[in-house]
Formats: sequence, structure tokens, C-alpha cells
Amino acid sequence: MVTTRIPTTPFSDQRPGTSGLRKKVTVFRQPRYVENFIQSIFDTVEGAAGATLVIGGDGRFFNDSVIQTAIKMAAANGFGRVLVGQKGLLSTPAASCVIRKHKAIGGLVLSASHNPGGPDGDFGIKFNMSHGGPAPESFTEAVFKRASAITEYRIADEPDIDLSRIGQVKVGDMTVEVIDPVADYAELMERLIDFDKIAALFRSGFRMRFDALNAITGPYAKAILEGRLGAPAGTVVNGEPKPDFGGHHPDPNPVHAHDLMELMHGPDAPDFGAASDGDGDRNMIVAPGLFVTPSDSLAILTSYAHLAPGYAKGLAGVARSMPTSRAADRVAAKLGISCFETPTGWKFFANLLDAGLITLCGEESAGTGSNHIREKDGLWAVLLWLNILAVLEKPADRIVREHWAAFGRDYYTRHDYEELETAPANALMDTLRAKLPTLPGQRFAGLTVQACDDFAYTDPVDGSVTPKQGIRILFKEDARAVFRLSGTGTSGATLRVYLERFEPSASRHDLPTAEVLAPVVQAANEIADIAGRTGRDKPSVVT
Ligand code: VG1
Ligand code: CO
Repeated sequence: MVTTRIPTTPFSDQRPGTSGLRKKVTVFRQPRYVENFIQSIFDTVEGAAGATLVIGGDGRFFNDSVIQTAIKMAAANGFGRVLVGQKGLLSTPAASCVIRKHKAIGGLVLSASHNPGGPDGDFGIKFNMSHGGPAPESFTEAVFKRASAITEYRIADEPDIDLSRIGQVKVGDMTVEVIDPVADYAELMERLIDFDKIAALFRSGFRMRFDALNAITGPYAKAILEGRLGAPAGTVVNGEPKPDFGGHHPDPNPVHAHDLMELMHGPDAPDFGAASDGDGDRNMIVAPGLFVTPSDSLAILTSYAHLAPGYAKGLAGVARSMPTSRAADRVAAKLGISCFETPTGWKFFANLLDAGLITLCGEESAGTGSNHIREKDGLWAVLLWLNILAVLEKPADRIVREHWAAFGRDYYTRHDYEELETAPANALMDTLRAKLPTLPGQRFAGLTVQACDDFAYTDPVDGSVTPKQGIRILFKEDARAVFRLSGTGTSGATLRVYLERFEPSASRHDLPTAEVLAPVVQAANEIADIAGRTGRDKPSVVT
């Protein structure tokens, strides 16, 4: 093998965000951009020589080209073996599963998740550690530092390899194994979830729709739901991964998965509806006539996870990201287990999972997962729901309503202001931060501020402190508003405003969310002067 050392100069913008380095495809296509970032990762990984590396992506535009580059660079950097999904495909949860199962040193996950794809869309590269989870900030900061000073990268001068067939090939001294992207993942699901019970449920006439949104979960959902569990053909729709996701946002929320929402709210609604995102780590759950908020879904799964074989012994604890509603906290209190509150982003759950402090975790952004891997897992959440439905033999909407009756309902909504100019968005946050000491006791839209802070997280396992993770404002009326800037956007800034209000009384559990939250929305807008500072009179997306 001929290894070439190519001189290069740094790019100044290779700092990973909430979930890896995410940029426009046009940025990634600049000469040496991909190579610089991958070399910086390889320079930061300890013990690469002879080790196993996993490579896979969500199949979006540019995936195929970056995979070939990554393989040749892995060979030139001394890795012993690369496991790569057939056609370059691996969902994010499957990549995490493969890393753990095959004791890899880590993995490159090529994805921009729920962001749109195509030549004008987004691309991303993320490194996951040997535990299968996203690299912690100490690692991503080291990569950024390295990328800011890089002078050369190494690449094997070899032809592209054929990723269409399962099998082994050599690139120099390194072995490349092209693996079935679904097999290891499906085997893990079968150990955690009662497949027989779900198969019996489908045999009894239960119907569902799974919308893969033209993204990576199509092959997984078809193999597991239609293949192993016997759901009727056609249960999975939009099941062929497309490089541009059919021109849509592969984001499973009521706005971008509107077809599923319409079906589930119409006269022909099946018993259960679900969707996943670009890279397969998110899940959306829709009961007939009722969208289940991800925060409620986490709480309900926490209540009933013990009904699935993988969780029969009960849960060690649960965690949620700070902006996620407090519904799971109430279930944890009832179960007598701890509930941790972490910053946004899956990387913060890994330590808690590794230390055995939690079994389940989730985020308001449609992410739910468990200790089975170190990523959130869309299809797993759907299978756990199906397992619960099969055991309880109750309609999904009834399970949700009974949950509210027992624990109260957290009305919840998120307002996103996308593609803001960066400077005014930062100014909005800075001004809000400066105002915090004066807010307690003040009234806005009939609500009184009880407490407020800028969320800082101290990791209970390694003691690391992560400051400035979002501003939270708690109102006396059991309502909350949280403000933070997105770390996954690729143009300008995105302001996320998370709004919620707790309603204990069952007689008030069937009100329109927008109506219940109107005062909280108004208070949040007033406190942060959103309209004045952004020039927007309404959010770009409401979920
Ligand atoms: C968003 C979500 C966050 C999620 C992250 C990655 O981050 O809010 O909860 O973990 O995306 O999800 P941000 O910084 O834009 O709010 V995925 O499915 O893109 O890997
Ligand atoms: Co995702």
C-alpha cells in the first residue's frame, strides 16, 4: 500500500456542535475539508494502531464519497480493521450497537440527522467512542484544536472498494468487512423486546404505520416489523433511503411528518403510528387521534418498561435533558428511582449509562434510548411501545390518558426561530442572562416568575462542569419557559423556546395545547423581547 502524506492548511470552522460537525454540503465539498477533519479525529483517538473502526452513514448525498475517503484514511492511519455497512449505510443506533458488539475503538457516523440532504442540504461527521456513544466535549474540543493547526493528512493511494456486496476485502494491511447493516441491530432488539408478543398482536389484526421519511430506518423497519414481526406489507411507508430524503426534512415531528399526523387523526387511523429521522435515532409516536409528546413518551416508557424482557428487573434510574418536560420525574419519584437532568445532547447521558445510574433516558426532541447502546434509538422506542401495547392490551391513546389521570399532564410545545442572524440571537441570550437577577417576583402575562437561572451541569460521574446550557424561567403557576440556541443548525442561529405548563386536574386534560400555553408563550416573548430582537412576529416551526 502506498500511503500519501498530503500537506494541508487548517479551516477555522471545524468545531463540533451538539452532535458532531454539521455543515452545508457545499462546505464539506471544499477540497481537503473532509480529510482535515477526519485526520484530526484520527490524531485524537488513542490506540488506533491495529484497532477496529466502524464507518457508516445515513445514506444522504455525499455519504458514498466520504465513506471511501474515510476507509483509505483509516488504512493510512494504521487501523487494523474497518466494519462498514453495506452500501455505506448504518443508522446511528446501529453504528452504536456495532461498535459495542465488535469492540471497536470507535466509529465515524456520517449524518446530519434530521437536517435536509442533497447537494444544497446538510452533511455531518460525528465520532463515537468505544462505548458506542458520541464523543464527550473534552474529545471534540481536542479535535477542534487539532483541526485548527493541522499541516498534513494521510491517505492510502488505493482504488475505491465495492460496498454493494457483503464480504471482506483488504486495503493495504487493513481488512474492510462490509456487513449487513441490520443484522446485529435486529439481534439486539430481539433480546430486549418480546417479539413473540408483538407478532401475536399483529396476527390479531393490530395495524400500524411506520413512516421512514425516505431515510435510513426504512430497511431496519421493513426487516423487523414486516419481516420478523409479521406486520402486513405496506406497514412501512417511504422505506427506501434516498440521498435527498425525497426533498423533505426527515424530522419526525407533527410539522414534517404531516402525512402520518393526518392519517392518525382521520377516520382510517390504524392502531398506532410512528416515524423516525434521517439517521434513525429519533422517534415520533402517534396514537389514534393523539400525538404523544416525546416528553410524555419518555414518562410512559419509564412506567411500563419492565413489561419488556430487557427491562424486567426494573430501572436503575432515568434521565432527561433539561428542556424535556418534568413528566418523567414524577414517574421516577413514584418508582423510587433517581431522575437526572442533563444538558441537551446525547453525549451527556453516556457517563450515567456507563456508571449504571440510569437505564432509560430521553429528550423533548424525539430522542429516547436505554442502556442497550449509547445513542438514542428510534426503532427501539417504537418496539418498546409495541411491546407495552401487546402486554397491556389497551389502545395507545387510552394509555396516554390514563397516564395523565395518574400523574397529571404536562402541556408542552417548542417554538423554533430558524435562520436568525447570529449577532442579534446572541444578543437576545446575553440580555436575557443579564436580566436574570431582576426577574424573580415580576409578573408577565399573568404569570409570576418564581426562579430562573442559566443551566449549568455538573456530571455526577466525572465532575466535569458544562455551563451556559440554556436559560430556564420557572413560574409560580407551575409553568416553565426555557431558551437556548441550537448547536446543530448550519446557517445563522436557531433560537429554541421550550414552553410547558403542568395541569394536575383530569377535567382539564383535553384542552388545546396552544390555548393552555398561550400565557406562557406571551410571558416568554415579553421577557426575551423575541419580536423586538429578532424581527419575527412568529416562530418558523411550532412542534
Ligand atoms: C438538537 C436537539 C437535541 C438533539 C440534537 C441531535 O440539538 O435539540 O435534543 O440531541 O439535535 O439530534 P440542538 O442543539 O439543535 O437543539 V439528531 O437526531 O440531530 O442526532
Ligand atoms: Co438523528
